[in-house]
Amino acid sequence: MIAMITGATSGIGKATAEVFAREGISLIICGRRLARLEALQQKLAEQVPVHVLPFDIRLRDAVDQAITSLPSDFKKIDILVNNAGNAHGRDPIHRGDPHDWDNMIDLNLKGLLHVSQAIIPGMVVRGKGHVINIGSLAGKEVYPQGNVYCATKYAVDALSQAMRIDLNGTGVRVSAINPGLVETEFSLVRFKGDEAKSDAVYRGYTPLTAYDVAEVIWFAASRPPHVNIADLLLLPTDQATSMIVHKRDA
Ligand code: NDP
Ligand code: 8X3
Repeated sequence: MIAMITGATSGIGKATAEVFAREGISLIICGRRLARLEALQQKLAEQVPVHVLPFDIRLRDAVDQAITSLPSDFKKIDILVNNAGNAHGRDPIHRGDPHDWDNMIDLNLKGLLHVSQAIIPGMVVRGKGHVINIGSLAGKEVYPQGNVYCATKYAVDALSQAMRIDLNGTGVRVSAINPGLVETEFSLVRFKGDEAKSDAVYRGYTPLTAYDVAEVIWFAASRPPHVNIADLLLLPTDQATSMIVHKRDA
């Protein structure tokens, strides 16, 4: 079995690569930070074959070139984990930065489409495959200043449903895994390297870890072929909605 994981340089994608390697799944690990990919490859190569595939998911040509360049023993991808994604900024809609908006739409929405378009046709030809889209609680409910990030995750939710409809009968499964708050580099990216703001997001309660999510992704990936985990929301016990989080030190 071969899995391709986008956004494997940190957070949920990296943890998923580690969990899949533990389970004996060959890996194609993607992201822009080559040094991190190579370090992960070195770590996991004792367990499974690992191919490093660096590209910027926002650039359709770069995605196509990267996937065309795959060696023959990595071309037949069984599991695609569409995980790469980030928020950029958290501002009210009337003060939002259009560069942040472009970034999120190009990454979370168009990037997922670029990779999916390059991989899914092969799955259809082979009559099997599994696409696992990483959505978010932010794709189920909108929260203050979440505007465009939420819109991109609602779009991922819509695309997961659309893929299930269009791929019905092909043998290709489509799962949407939607986490709530997970402590990763996500908020550091969102707040442009401001560690104080980022740390505050995860303080006073117990957020999910990247490994909590990775284990659920593996659960979905390891069901028998006739079972599809279609849509799964996982939250920290301390979180009820995007805005209701039980903070002990608040
Ligand atoms: P991280 O910031 O830790 O990881 C984001 C990953 O996306 C990195 O590996 C990064 O790699 C990759 N990425 C970002 N931009 C690009 C790009 N232009 N081209 C290719 N890869 C890119 O965040 P998380 O692990 O938390 O996020 C993973 C997914 O989980 C995202 O889709 C996010 O929306 C979702 N999610 C996160 C939650 C959270 O609370 N953390 C909750 C719900 C969903 P690199 O920079 O090396 O390119
Ligand atoms: C990431 C979770 O609540 O920071 O999708 O938007 S949140």
